[in-house]
Amino acid sequence: MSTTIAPTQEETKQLRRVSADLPPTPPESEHSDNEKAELENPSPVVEVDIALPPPSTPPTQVLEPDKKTPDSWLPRDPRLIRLTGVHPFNSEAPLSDLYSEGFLTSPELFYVRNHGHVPEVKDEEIPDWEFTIEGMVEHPIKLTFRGLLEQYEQKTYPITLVCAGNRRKEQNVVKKTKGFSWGAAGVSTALFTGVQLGDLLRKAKPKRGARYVCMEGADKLPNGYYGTSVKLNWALDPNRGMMLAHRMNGEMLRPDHGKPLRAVIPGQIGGRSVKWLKRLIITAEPSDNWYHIYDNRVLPTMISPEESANNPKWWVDERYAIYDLSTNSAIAYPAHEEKLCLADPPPEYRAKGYAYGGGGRRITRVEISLDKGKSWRLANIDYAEDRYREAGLKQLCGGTLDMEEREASFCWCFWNLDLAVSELSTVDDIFVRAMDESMNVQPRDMYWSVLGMMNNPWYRITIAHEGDYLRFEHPTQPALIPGGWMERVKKAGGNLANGYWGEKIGGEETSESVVEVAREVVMVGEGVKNIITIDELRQHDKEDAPWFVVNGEVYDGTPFIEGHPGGATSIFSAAGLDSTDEFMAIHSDTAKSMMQTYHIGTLDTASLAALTNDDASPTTTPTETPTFLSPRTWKKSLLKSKRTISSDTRIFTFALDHRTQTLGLPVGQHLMLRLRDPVSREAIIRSYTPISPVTAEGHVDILIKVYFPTASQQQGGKLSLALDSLPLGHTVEFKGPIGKFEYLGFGRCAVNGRERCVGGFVMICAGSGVTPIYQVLRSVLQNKEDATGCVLINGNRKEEDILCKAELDALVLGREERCKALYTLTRPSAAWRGLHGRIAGPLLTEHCSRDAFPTPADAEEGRKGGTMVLICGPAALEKSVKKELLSLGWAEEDLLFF
Ligand SMILES: Nc1nc2c(c(=O)[nH]1)N[C@H]1C(S)=C(S)[C@@H](COP(=O)(O)O)O[C@H]1N2
Ligand SMILES: [Mo]
Repeated sequence: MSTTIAPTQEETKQLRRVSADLPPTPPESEHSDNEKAELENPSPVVEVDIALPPPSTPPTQVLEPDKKTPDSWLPRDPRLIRLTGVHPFNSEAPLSDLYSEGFLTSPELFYVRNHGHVPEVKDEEIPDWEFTIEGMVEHPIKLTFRGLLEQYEQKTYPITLVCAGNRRKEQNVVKKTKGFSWGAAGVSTALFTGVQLGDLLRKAKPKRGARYVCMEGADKLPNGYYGTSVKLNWALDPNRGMMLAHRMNGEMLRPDHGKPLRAVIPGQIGGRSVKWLKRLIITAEPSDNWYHIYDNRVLPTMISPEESANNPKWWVDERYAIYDLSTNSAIAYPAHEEKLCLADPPPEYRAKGYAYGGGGRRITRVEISLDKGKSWRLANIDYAEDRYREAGLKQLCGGTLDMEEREASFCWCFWNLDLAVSELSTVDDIFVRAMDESMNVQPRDMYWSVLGMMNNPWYRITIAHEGDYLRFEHPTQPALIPGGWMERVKKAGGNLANGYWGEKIGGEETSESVVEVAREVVMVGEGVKNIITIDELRQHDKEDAPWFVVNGEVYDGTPFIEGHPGGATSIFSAAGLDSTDEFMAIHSDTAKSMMQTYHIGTLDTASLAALTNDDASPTTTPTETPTFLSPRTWKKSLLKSKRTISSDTRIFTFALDHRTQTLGLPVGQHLMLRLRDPVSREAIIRSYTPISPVTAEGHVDILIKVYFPTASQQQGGKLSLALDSLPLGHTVEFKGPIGKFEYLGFGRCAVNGRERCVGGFVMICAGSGVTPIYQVLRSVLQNKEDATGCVLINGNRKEEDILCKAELDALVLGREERCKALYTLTRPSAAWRGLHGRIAGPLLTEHCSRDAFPTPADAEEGRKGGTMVLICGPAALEKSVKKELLSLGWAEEDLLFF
């Protein structure tokens, strides 16, 4: 390739300054004729034909999806496939495009792995970009970008970066990991120019006992700046090739790749190559950065997501941290869904792909099998990296290329092999595997682990024989893109983990695929044919006539404001918006079928796209506001701690935006919690009432009962299980408040905005239904001046099932004249002193009299009176309690179901 590198004016100036200090280029070739003959591509010219970067066109357009994210200033290449929704930006090129770029990848197609937003650094700020070398050093250094260019020798080397998650989609198809789905293009190569890390460290003089180099970027994330570490002795070893780079393929680093300065750690997983580098800290211990601990590890295969979340010891064990890459390879051609016509075919088909080793170990063979691994044949290997070695001492991209003495192989190689088409038309698959110089060969079987990293089993593509054509299928497609033989085999009931790619092994029964047929509830009105535009919808975003969208259909909530069991506020907060996720998550089939009545039309396609895109910006920046919750937007919150209360209950503590912020939840109301499945991106939403007081500052505590899978409920509780496997420091989202009831104090209540005064409450709850009850009870009892009376009836199975018993007892202690707390158990132990049996007729008759507190009739004008019953528990309990109370003479309006 013959592209010239065109540096900017500023760069040219820097380049001249730098090259002035460089030694002259030596004679062109120092290779003997013999050596030259061994070159894989013997060339008639003396100059070695090194691969120069492919043509590059820097993107100039900010892409539509990015416009609503913190990266809205950053143009990107539309060919990149987004792997994690819209933001942060994680992406890979289509595999064929990546391969076609050749040995070097253009910066716009180079894979991107960003944990958060991209720090914006303007060109004019670059010379003054500061970074430090600190910690256990004799001479701490603070250096500017300009200083780095002027005072240090610049080198240029080709280096391949690979994300540890490369090929993770295959793991996710076998069994979901906690990571998003990379295809096989989470790997790219560039010429990096910069300073050897060892040169800088030697200037700073590490002290005795120093063993690690910690690195920190400028991207501030939920758990601090991105950071990690490598061993100090590696960093000092020139053979390891670690560098601080500022150029990629001769041009300034692009923002996604660390502009203006990044670490490049060759031979190791991409996660160690910190971008937007600000600090190097020399330490005696590995990095304690959150991202060093909870990312880039291969935990033992038997550690489940839940176990890994409940037991932090798995994460801090350095043995499971990944440094060197593992041996890996993939097939680029045949491409996925490529077809080969057998009518008058060429005699041979050239299969092609890439391979790489870890830790600078060279790939010494690549093997192809057409018979499921019974026999193998050798593929040709092209190590373009070698031509840089052979080029001798050379000026390249503003740095010196001097790889002659470097033995390590830090780049991918390409392989190819001609296969007879006559043979291809008789076989079912093509496999590739690579081996490195330490004879590390790719395994046949996958090593599944909780983060799904370092996936490297034999790469297999299948061949479908379809009449005159052969059709090839790759194992998977990246992100949520369907396709690939793995999904197909799994759907057909094959067990992908059977050591035989899910195919039947001699006579084995295929397991019946259990497909749950979900009953679809009809939510559209018959004959409703209106097409509604986004503008019309947005005109109805107010309280007088709220319209909202579910599954692309528009509903008018006006007639339902009064009677909505979830309260009027939740309708108002959905007005003018798409609330599909929330609606579907928290409504019963009965509620869904009622929607027919309120259906007024269908949103047109363009409007729907615009609307759902609206919702696609999941990032909220922390606010300075005194309260946290927002009724119309999801707000991010970080999991700070988790306490295990019993085998199936936990208290999760989430951080609010700042230390003195309160949640902003009225007493008696609830919030919605949203978690995304990392693989399917499916939103899981449930509503909860926190157990921390609504006045708590800086945090919110939520008690959650984990529903583990059982024989009858094989799925278990989706949200509770997902939350239980969330490591500390991960985020969830909250939205709210929702609910129709609010306790205002001194017996004053608001029900759907209408105020009433009560003399007391009867509070009936069971299991985790205690949480909203507890919130109200605490508000009543903790106010000494509030004379409102309470009777609490709390039903459970066993004594240890009573949630928050200690807290409830402490609350009631000394306030017995205002509150009577009754507990009833269906399976009490012999020592149990409380009530026995379910919350049913006899118990309610005895303890739930309408005369417990003065009735409105007894009350004097303007004084409070009357009793209200607050009920929260499983649906069956709520139903039976309602029936009993009505038959005991209670009025429907005195009963409130949370
Ligand atoms: N500061 C910072 N550095 C970072 C990351 C990041 O999110 N922030 N991601 C890491 C990971 S996991 C990988 S694989 C590489 C990806 O580099 P690239 O985006 O230039 O391909 O950057 C690493 N360095
Ligand atoms: Mo990565």
